[in-house]
Amino acid sequence: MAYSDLQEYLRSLEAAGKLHWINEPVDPSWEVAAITRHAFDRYGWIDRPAIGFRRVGASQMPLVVGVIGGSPSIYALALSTDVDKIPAVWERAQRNPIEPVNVQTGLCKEMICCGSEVDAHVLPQVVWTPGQDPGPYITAPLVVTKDPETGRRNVGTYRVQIKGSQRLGLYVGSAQHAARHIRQHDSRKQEMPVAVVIGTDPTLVLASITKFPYGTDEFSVAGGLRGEPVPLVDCETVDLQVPANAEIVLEGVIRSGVRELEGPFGEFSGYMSPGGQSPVIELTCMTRRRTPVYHCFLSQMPPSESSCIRSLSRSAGLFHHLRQVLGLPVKDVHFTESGGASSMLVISMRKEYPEQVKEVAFGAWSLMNKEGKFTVVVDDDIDVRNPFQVEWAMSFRAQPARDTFVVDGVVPSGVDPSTAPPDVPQHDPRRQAGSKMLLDATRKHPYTPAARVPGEYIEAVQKKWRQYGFK
Ligand SMILES: Cc1cc2nc3c(=O)[nH]c(=O)nc-3n(C[C@H](O)[C@H](O)[C@H](O)COP(=O)(O)O)c2cc1C
Ligand SMILES: [Mn+2]
Repeated sequence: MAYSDLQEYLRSLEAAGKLHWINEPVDPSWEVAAITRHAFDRYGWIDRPAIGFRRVGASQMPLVVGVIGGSPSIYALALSTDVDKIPAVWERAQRNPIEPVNVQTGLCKEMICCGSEVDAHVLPQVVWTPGQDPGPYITAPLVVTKDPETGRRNVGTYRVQIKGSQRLGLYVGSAQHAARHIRQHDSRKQEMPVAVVIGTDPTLVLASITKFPYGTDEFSVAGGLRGEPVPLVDCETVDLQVPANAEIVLEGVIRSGVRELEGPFGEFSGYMSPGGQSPVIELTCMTRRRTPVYHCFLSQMPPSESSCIRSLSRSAGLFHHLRQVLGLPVKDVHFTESGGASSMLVISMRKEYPEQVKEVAFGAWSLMNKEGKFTVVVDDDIDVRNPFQVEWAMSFRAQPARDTFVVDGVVPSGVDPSTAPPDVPQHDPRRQAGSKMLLDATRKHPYTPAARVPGEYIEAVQKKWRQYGFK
């Protein structure tokens, strides 16, 4: 059954023993980040809790982090399923998206303040990389924008810097869907309406962080994930719709051509991304619940919550695209977490002819345009999630000179520190040019049989195992 909002989901997480609340007052300028990171490093996938902070600095709002991607088992709860069924839930949702419905009002309208009353400082002012980020960031926003030509909506998660009571910085990579909307409004010299939504049913957030073809409404995919339409309400001051039961909604406009320094920010690559000239959101209204919960993601050094959610979600999104949309014989897809769920992509397939490996790579690179810097394609007997097997395939099914294919002049991840030295700012074109490599680690000819002791002999000794003196 679908969660109606973040708070209902948090109750399920708590009932499952996966949410640890801290009552002790904490300092958002360093302590929230330090506790979250230490918990992430200290506990493994099985026992890592999501964390709630009841008293965060001067803010009245409790804060939660790790509630979607603290671990794969938490992620599975967010989808109301088991870990091994995560891909199936994604597949069903993408085959059967459910369009959102418009409703008159919702819990996100319990308190409304517009104009000069708006104050982003009522949010917890969390600094995620103390001493290096320039100030507080909103790390789990759903940024809603519209294509001015088609009127179609996009929802994406892009980092948001709190710069002042009514001023936010927004970093959107040049190949992202909202970046296209910004360019369209800039060329028409129009201001662009934006809504920054914080705290929703987790399926909406999972759709927001995942790449679908341009024009896909992420709220419809979320409808497919939750099995029910997402209820939306009209914003107060901009022509956009937002989830009716969101915790907090910040409405505003981006003025055409206006750019300002944003960043630096501790990114999912494990490094600080440099600052650069980015658009500014001027807030026009804040609507919220009376007692909202403020939702955040832990990013930075992998593994992180960010790499966990992006690995599981992106792999599912790309699998559907390659297999169902393009009809390619792909068996499995995996973005590794050590590659920040971005740089290292492994795909297994039952190849029908040699050139098909490139079709798979091109298919992947055209949807996930900035991901898969290293793309390894293996045969379908290799488990893409098992690095030992992948390395074995690379070792004995590939010849580097024959089987690598490099493309230059493609979009890299905007925050990949290998594109340019740190003094090159984020918006500099040098950060927008990179390259990709395909390694075809499939067999190119018939192989001799694998060198293994035959299965029947292994079974025979298993039966006698204790007789050999083993426990
Ligand atoms: C925690 C987190 C933070 C992210 N921050 C950014 C960001 O600052 N800028 C960006 O362009 N993408 C960021 N992304 C990636 C986008 O959310 C993702 O590529 C998504 O598909 C974008 O939506 P779009 O495909 O509709 O453009 C982030 C993802 C996560 C999980
Ligand atoms: Mn999109």
